[in-house]
Amino acid sequence: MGPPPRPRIDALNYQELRELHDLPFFELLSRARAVHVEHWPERDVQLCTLLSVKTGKCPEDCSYCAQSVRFDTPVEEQPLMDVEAVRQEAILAQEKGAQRFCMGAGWRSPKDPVEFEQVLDMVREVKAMGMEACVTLGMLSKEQALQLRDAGLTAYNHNLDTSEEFYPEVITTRRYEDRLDTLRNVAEAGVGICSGGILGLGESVDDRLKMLETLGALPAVPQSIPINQLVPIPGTPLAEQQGIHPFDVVRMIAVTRMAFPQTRIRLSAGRESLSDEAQALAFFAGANSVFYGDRLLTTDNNAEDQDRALIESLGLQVETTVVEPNSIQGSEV
Ligand code: SAM
Ligand code: DTB
Ligand code: SF4
Repeated sequence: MGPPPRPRIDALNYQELRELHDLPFFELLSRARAVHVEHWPERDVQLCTLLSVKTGKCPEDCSYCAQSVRFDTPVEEQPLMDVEAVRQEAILAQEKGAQRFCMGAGWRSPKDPVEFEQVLDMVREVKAMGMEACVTLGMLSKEQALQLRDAGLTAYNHNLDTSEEFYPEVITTRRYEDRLDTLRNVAEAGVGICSGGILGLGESVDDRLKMLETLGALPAVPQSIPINQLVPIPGTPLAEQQGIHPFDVVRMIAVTRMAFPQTRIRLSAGRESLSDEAQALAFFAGANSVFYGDRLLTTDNNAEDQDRALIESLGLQVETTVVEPNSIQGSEV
């Protein structure tokens, strides 16, 4: 194994992010669009399908989550799925056009070695089908990250969710530093980082931008950044939280695109609350991936036929092969 990856020297700091964020809306959008077109095939949208492979009874107290054992939520608990059942779901997703398969488990961290081995098999099966494979299993040791790398994992999803300052308002059963430790383990194992946040938890714009600053200071540039909007879950402390304005979602996507030109930006949970027009702006601003399929982990997602119709009406196209940003392919001089 080589030396651990180093932090970026060109990452934007909070002040620089704030200046971009506060630009007049159209100026921000056109600058983000220019960065996007320079680095990515401009019509491509990657479809990712999510599957909850183990649902509910999670000991953590994340105040947005349907799976926490501490809240009385309308969730159907499910133990770890069989590898074959997961493979069948991945086949269905691929047939429908998904190119990445993301598997989530309601765990604080993978504890049982037999179950972890089962997840490694799921990763191997998905990779064997030629899809990108992503898992989100909670906190990870270095050894577990290495095992996931050896199974061929494309990226590990572990969201920072918000700023370090706001984090204790949302989750008290772990520290921000625990999140960062896992992301360092993932980076050092050579697995791609998928890490982003949730908008609409009651945070300030500063919290959102500080989260981006922290993502930029990680030892490896994230391979993908999911931008979720809170999906309010009945029974959780955030059940009655007001949604945020779609322009704020678009602004966040645009700033993320400018700060991370080569990172895939996923317009993630909460897309159901966005109109077609707002989604179009988000794609324009640099989002180039969505969760596709009728379900997220425990909640509904946009209908598949509506997503296909939207992509077609905008003259966008579903990515069919694994695409890297242009500069990685060497086409940028
Ligand atoms: N238990 C693991 C963990 O927390 O890292 C993995 C599963 S967890 C459900 C994955 C991510 O989904 C969370 O980090 C959070 O960002 C997002 N998420 C969970 N519930 C959400 C909700 N109601 N609305 C938006 N995003 C949510
Ligand atoms: C991410 O950033 N969003 C996904 C995925 N990573 C695992 C999860 C969204 C969950 C939305 C609420 C639910 O369905 O429970
Ligand atoms: Fe558990 Fe993850 Fe939900 Fe937090 S977000 S309660 S760790 S499943």
